[in-house]
Amino acid sequence: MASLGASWRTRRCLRATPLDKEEPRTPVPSTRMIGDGLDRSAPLACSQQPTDKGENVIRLHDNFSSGNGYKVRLLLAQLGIPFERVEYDIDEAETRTLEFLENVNLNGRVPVLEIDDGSFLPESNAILFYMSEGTAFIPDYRFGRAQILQWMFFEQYSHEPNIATLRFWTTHNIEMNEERRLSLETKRKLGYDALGVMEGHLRDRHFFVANRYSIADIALYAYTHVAHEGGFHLDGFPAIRAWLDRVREQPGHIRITQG
Ligand SMILES: N[C@@H](CCC(=O)N[C@@H](CS)C(=O)NCC(=O)O)C(=O)O
Repeated sequence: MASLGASWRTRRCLRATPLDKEEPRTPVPSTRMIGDGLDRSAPLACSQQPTDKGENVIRLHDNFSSGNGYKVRLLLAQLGIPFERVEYDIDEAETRTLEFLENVNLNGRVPVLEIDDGSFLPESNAILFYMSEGTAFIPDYRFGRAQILQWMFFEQYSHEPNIATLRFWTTHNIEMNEERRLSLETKRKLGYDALGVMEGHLRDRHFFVANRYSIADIALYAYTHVAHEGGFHLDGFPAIRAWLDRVREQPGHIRITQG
């Protein structure tokens, strides 16, 4: 892809921290992780230039309200990998500009991971899969990795289009036009169906895959723990509620309101 203009990039940077390539990408929470105490009212200036050590930064093109973006922020925090966050106002269609489409993601959406070699990787679950390779967040055996994909595809097909969409309509004050009004009840039913599948799976398990915390849990946690913001009630889903607590208790956990 074409390289981005320095002025464009600098304009949107909220924080810059060099990626220390020597740092092992293990699931050990880092005291240097980005997110804690970030004051969003005072964006920090940043540079797109390599650091004085000659290193490039890893960069997350993001929207702060996005659960898809949060998945990536959460994993990077738990891996202890510093990153730079580039915020886009999706209500102002900032991911639909020609510049964004040509340079970041032709699909006009965030999150997108900009890797330190200059490559761009859209799709939250693809980013989770990429960043977790070789870590404790993904099984090291073939069937386990396939099960991770199973739940991440489930999340994208059966969960996110219903639960996240209703949350988005509510929290972004999206006008309820005829089309949305007509699909509302279907989305509500399909969202509860997805929660039912999760409840059944978690009834006798602690986590989604191999009974240990993984990127499958991160992918599903992102929009489930804020499902109430879209009008979904979890009262009838005790196994999901217990799992949400377990996910929250994982080392290095950050909230969706943390950068
Ligand atoms: N399947 C994608 C969905 C990405 C997506 O829908 N992003 C939303 C924010 S959560 C967005 O960028 N919306 C802006 C737009 O569509 O213009 C993923 O998992 O990353």
